[in-house]
Amino acid sequence: MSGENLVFISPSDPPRAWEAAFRGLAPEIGFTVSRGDFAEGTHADWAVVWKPPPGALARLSGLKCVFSLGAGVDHVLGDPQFPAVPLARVVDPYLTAGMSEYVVLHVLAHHRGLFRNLARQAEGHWSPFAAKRADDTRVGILGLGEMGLDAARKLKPFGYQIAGWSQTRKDEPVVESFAGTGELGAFLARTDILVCLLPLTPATRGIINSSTLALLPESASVINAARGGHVIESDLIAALDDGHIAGVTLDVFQTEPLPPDSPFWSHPKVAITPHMASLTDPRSTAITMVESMARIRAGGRPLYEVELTRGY
Ligand code: OXD
Repeated sequence: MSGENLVFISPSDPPRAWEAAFRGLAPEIGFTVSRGDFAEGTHADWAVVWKPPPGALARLSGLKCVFSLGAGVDHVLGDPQFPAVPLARVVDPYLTAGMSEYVVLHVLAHHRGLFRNLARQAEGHWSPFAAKRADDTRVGILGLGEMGLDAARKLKPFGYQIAGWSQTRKDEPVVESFAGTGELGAFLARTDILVCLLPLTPATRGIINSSTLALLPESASVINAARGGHVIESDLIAALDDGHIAGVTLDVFQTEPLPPDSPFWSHPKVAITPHMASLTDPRSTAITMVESMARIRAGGRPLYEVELTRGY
């Protein structure tokens, strides 16, 4: 393994923290921070990436695996020149826990009218909001992978009625499982607070649109902590403006950073966070990546390998 090197490309993850994590675990692997502007044939054994420039990975030679710095891999698979090497995504207890914290925080905020209350406070209005009972409140989670299931389990103690929608049915006691396009309508019709945690794939792009929003009950709320591409933004604004949707939390957007002229910034029913629902922890995630490298050297596959045709 001596002489191996790793290239790290990310416009947003802290390179020094990642370098320190790899130096501590695998000091023999060279660590290079790059913008991805490689000369053709640059040697790299490993690439650890978030939004690498299209075509950058294809210029590397000797690549054994690409590691996404996030749970999602759409930022890599959008590259038409993605090389024929294994791709691994992040599955990590701290990333999962961070997402569940965010989901619990915002489900509670919508259920208890927090954003409405803060707006009344800003106007100097004393205007109590009577929240429904939690056990009369139906939360629906789009995407029942690692994160969706963890969020469901952490929401359950509050008493919510929890359902989830996924491609295949899940056998999990805390959620009522809906599966496949045939059951999407029934899932939406019983959902007061919709949480999107889906991977972004051709099948899920634009899944939150005027037709699906119309299937939610009157005054439903929407929380998107997955990808901006899941939402047709103009449809969401229209559903907020006509009063069908009562409130929204958005962590992700079609264009990031969110452009200054986006109507979301100043919309009274929208809470915005800057793609920070959950951040990948270098110390714990590097352990999994180093373990995957050992498996590949031994002729195996990386942990949490992405099925390229499925996109997650
Ligand atoms: C992720 C993300 O994919 O941070 O993990 O968006």
